[in-house]
Amino acid sequence: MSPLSTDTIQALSHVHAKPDNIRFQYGTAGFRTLGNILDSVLFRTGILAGLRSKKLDGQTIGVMVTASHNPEADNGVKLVDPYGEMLEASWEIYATKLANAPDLISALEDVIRDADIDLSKPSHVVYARDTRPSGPALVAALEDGLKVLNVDARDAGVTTTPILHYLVRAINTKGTKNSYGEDSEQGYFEKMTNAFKKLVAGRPPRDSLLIDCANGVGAKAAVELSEYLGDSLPITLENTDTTTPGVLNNMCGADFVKTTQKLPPSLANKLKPGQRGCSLDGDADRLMYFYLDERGQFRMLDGDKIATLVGSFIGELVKSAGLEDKIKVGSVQTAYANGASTKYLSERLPVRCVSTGVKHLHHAAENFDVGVYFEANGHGTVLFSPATTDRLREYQPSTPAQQTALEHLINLTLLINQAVGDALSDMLLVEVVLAHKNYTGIEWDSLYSDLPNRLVKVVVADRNAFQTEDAERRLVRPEGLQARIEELAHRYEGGRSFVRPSGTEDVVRVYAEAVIRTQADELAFRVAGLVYDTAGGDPARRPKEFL
Ligand code: G16
Repeated sequence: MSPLSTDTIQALSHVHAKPDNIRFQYGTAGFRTLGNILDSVLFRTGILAGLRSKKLDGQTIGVMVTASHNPEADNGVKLVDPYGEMLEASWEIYATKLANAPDLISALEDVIRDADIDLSKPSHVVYARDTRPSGPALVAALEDGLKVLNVDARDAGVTTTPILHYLVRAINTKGTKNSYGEDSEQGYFEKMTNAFKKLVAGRPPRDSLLIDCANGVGAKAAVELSEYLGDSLPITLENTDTTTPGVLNNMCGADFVKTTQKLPPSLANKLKPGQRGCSLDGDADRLMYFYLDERGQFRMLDGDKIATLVGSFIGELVKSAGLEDKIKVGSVQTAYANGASTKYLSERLPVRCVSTGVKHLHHAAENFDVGVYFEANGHGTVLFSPATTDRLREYQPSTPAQQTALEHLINLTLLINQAVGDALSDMLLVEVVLAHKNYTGIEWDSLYSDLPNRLVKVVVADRNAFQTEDAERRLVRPEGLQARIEELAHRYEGGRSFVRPSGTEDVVRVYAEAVIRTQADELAFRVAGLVYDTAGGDPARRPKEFL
C-alpha cells in the first residue's frame, strides 16, 4: 500500500480550509448548500472519489458539480458509481465524515482502514459541472483533491447530470458484452436519437414541442440534441440564457412548474393552446410536461402522468411481443405520487412505494424485469434487467406483429438512459408513446384525473427534528404531530397529507391532496401551519397562504 502524501494534503487543506461551525451532510443528492461555502467539501470529495475508484479496482467514478433545481446561489456535488448509479449508501457516511473532519488526515486514515482500500491501486474519475457561476472555482477545488491521490481524471466540462452518468457507465462497460455506448457526448446523442428515429419511423409528423430549458445546462444539451434529431422532432427552445446572473431556475424550469402548477411567465405568449410544452430543471434530470386547454387553462403532466403513460405502453408492447409470461413490468413511486396515478397504475402493474430519492427508486426498480420509476417531480427512468435485455436479444417471435413489438422494445432499451433519470431521454420517450398512440397532451391527460394536490415548503429551526417511517408516509418525530395531521386529513374528502424533511434544501416539505382543489390547498396550508407552530419556523419565511 502506498502511503498518503500527508505534506500535500496538509498544504492543500490549508488552501481549502473547512469553514467553522458548519456541518455538511451528504443527503438525497450529495452535498448541497450555498455555493460559496463548499470549497473544502469539493476538495475533500475529490480525494474521496479517488479512494472510491481505488476501492473498485480503478473503475471510473463520476463527480457531478450541480445543485440541480435549487436556486442559482446554491451548488453541490455528488459521486456516481461505476454503472452510472448513485454512490453506495455506506460511502455516504464516509463522504459526510471527511467533509466535517477537523483533522482530515486522520479521517482519511480511518476511511482507508475501515473500507480496506489499497492505495497502490489505480484511480480514475470523470467530472462535470452545470452552468452555475460558482462552478469553475468549485471544480478547481475538486481538481486539487484529485491531485492528492494522483487520480487519472477526465474533465467532461459543462454538461447535464444524466450525460455525466451516461459517460461513467459507457467508460466502465467499454469493450464488454454490456457496452453502453461511445463514451462521448456525441455517442450519447447518437445512441438516443438513432433509437428515437427508428421508433417514430412511419408515424405522422408531430407539431413543434416547446422546451423550457430553465436557463440551465439543459439549454446547451437541447441545442445539440436538436441537431441530431433533425426533422424527426421539431423543437423550440425557450429559457436558454445561461449567462445572465440570477435567471437559472428562476420562475421557470421543472421545479417551478411542479410546485406552482403554473406556466412559467416567460412562456405566456409562446405556448399555443393544445401545443405540447415541457420544462427541464437546472441540470436536466427532471421533466414536466404541460399544455393549455381550449380555455387557455394550464394543465400539468408530471412524473406520475409520465409513469402511467410509459408503464402502460411498455406493458402493452411486452404483451404484443408475446412475452407477458416471461417479462414482468413493475412500477415504483414515492409518497408524492398522486393517489389517482397509483390507482391507475395498480390496476395494470405491480406498484411499490419507497422513500424520496432516485437511489431508493432505482434500487426498487431493479427488482422488476422492467422497472418503471418516476417521482412526481419528474425525475425517473425505466430499467431493463440484464436478463431481460438478453431475453429480448435472443427471443424468436412467431408473428410479424410480435417482431415489430420486439424491435420497439429493443429500441426503447437504447433510447432510455438507464443509468439515471434524464429529462431529454425521457422527453423523447414520451414523444415516442404519444406518436404511437397518436395522442395530444389532452388525450394523454384524460387517461386519469389527478386528485388536486399542493406541495408547500416550511422553513423551520431544525429540519432534522422531523423523522419519518413507512416510506416517509408517517412522521415519528416530533411526537404527536402525525396524529394531528391525520386528524386534519380526515376532515377532507379523499384527504391525504404527509410531512418530511427535504434532503436537498433546508426546509420541511408538506404534501396534501383531496378530492376538491380548495380543500387540497386548505389541507396543505393547515398542515404547514401545524408544522410551523410545532417546530418554530422562521417568521420571515412563513408561507403567505397561512399567515
Ligand atoms: C433530488 C433527488 C430526487 C428528489 C429531489 C428532491 O433531485 O435526486 O430524487 O426527489 O432531490 O428531494 P428532497 O425533497 O429530499 O429535497 P434533484 O433534481 O434536485 O437532483
